[in-house]
Amino acid sequence: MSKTIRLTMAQALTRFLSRQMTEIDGKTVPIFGGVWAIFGHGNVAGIGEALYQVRQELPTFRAHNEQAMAHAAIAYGKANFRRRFMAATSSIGPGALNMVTAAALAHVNRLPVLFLPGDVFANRIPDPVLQQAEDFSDGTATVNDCFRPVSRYFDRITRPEQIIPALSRAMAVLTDPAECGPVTLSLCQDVQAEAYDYPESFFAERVWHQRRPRPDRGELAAAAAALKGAKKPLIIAGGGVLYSQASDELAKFVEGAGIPVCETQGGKSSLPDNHPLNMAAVGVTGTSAANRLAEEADVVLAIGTRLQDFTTGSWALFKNSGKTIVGLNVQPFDAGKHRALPLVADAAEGLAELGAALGGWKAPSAWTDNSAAGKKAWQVDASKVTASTNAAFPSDAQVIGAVQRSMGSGVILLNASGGLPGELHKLWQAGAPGSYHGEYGFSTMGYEIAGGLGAKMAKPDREVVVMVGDGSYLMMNSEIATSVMLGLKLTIVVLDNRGYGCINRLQMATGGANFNNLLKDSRHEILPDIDFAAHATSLGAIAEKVPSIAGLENALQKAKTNDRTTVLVIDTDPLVSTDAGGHWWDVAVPEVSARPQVNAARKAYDEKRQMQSVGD
Ligand SMILES: Cc1ncc(C[n+]2csc(CCOP(=O)(O)OP(=O)(O)O)c2C)c(N)n1
Ligand SMILES: [Mg+2]
Repeated sequence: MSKTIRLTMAQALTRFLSRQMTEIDGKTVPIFGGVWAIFGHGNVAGIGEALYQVRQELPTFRAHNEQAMAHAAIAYGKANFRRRFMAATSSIGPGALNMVTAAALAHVNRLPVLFLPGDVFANRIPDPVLQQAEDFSDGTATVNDCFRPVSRYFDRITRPEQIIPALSRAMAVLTDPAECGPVTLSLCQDVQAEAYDYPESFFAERVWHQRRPRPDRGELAAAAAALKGAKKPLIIAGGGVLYSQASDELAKFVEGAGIPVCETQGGKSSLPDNHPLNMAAVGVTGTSAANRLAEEADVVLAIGTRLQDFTTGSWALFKNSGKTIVGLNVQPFDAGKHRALPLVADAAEGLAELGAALGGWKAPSAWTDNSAAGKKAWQVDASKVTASTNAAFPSDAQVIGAVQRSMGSGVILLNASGGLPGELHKLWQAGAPGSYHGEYGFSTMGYEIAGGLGAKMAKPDREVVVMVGDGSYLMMNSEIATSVMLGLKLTIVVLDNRGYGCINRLQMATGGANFNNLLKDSRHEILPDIDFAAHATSLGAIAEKVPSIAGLENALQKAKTNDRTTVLVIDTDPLVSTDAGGHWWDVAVPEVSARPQVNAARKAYDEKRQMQSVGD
């Protein structure tokens, strides 16, 4: 018999988590950066007591909203390129369900996070316990079943020894580059407190390393043959390039073969914006430099991307009907999308072997030179829209210009929803890998501030600049107080256009009346005039409303020396967005309507849909 130790299930869980390590830059560090927790009756006595036991090795952080703390945990994993991650624990019922949206965010973005929601009593004696929902037809269903479709691995722990295989499976998913995503271990609250004689070997320190699968020989040969036949090759770099930390390999590959690169939201900063072959953003929020190449490309090497509709312009962007897509992806589900030739591998390994297999082959120089000309033209357009202005209500692009001029490309620029992701994807000039942190897989309003906090925890030496709209700020701002409490400084720029500006523009573009988006167009007795600076001040931040673009630039300079989270608010124009670049995407317009504007929009929509390739 191996030696055992008598612990509660929760004590075994936290002890196990505290012993999981990884290696970063040659140093062994805990793989869990900590646990976010809001306690309630479903976790305070069990997990709460167990977290206290390990508070030195596995720090616990208190937040104000479960969804927000989960956002922080997820952003931590993203900013660490998935090498380190966090857990988030909640009480049962509302606390648990508050994390479901965040679980979906992590699921869509393929980001590692461990959810530990409390659950009902496994022994069912107190049923229905406080906050328990009762299913009339299924005694095993609890609200935590809502995590199932948004978790890569879900388990409900109804006996203390079940935590042993469950944690092994959790670690397998969290550390696997192909499977990576949220894991939910739903912890019945009585079982958290039950003791068991756990084998001591279960708690041995373990060091995890990033797996880097190499390509299959046949797939590699087919991919190399496709590229060698290309006249107009193009690379799409997705988030997988960053998670593989393959930027150097990508630069080497494209410099060798002369292939231009464009970036998805998730892949932005794969190459620095000023790399001559980086055409920057592609797709619906793409640059003209990238999109004109995408329209003509005959071989598209899609690396580490999900090829979602903002990248493909709802499959209307790639107009070359004879094109071949090569899907270099660690996950076969993505590698073979849209009839791509799959090249299942880690991005860095795949690029290295593909580069060798090309044996010095280069793209036709006319194509490479043409890309450089397109980039120059785009830069002229971009500098016009981001230039300074005296306008009382500047555009988002002009605010972006001010932030870029003041903060440079070395910060971590974080955003998620509203009009900003599109403008930033096009216009932000990213620096080193990871200097652009966009959550556009799920584009969750409310990610920004909490996500900024997680990114700052991952990279405490970097300035984290959060750009957020008034709508998203109002949806979730509570972790400003947490950032102040933890001494983790964020610089937050709030663009107040008095409503849901981007959805209002989308409504207008689909023929709709201005309705229920901007505050002025929404049912009201009193038109709100929200003092965001006063609000942020009340949470402990240093805050200021700035009167102009020049005022913003001054305030950003001052903010650099502030010792705590700083919130700068600027009024902006809700109706303006950048015309240059971009591409159509599929937003279904009503087929019949009493509004002639809708009918006209439907006609235009039907025409645009002709561009979509079906079955591609
Ligand atoms: C949680 C959530 N609810 C709704 C949406 C749909 N949505 C996307 S952007 C947006 C408006 C965002 O408003 P704001 O933050 O002020 O940015 P703006 O559009 O004005 O730039 C809405 C409602 C979303 N992405 N996330
Ligand atoms: Mg707004």
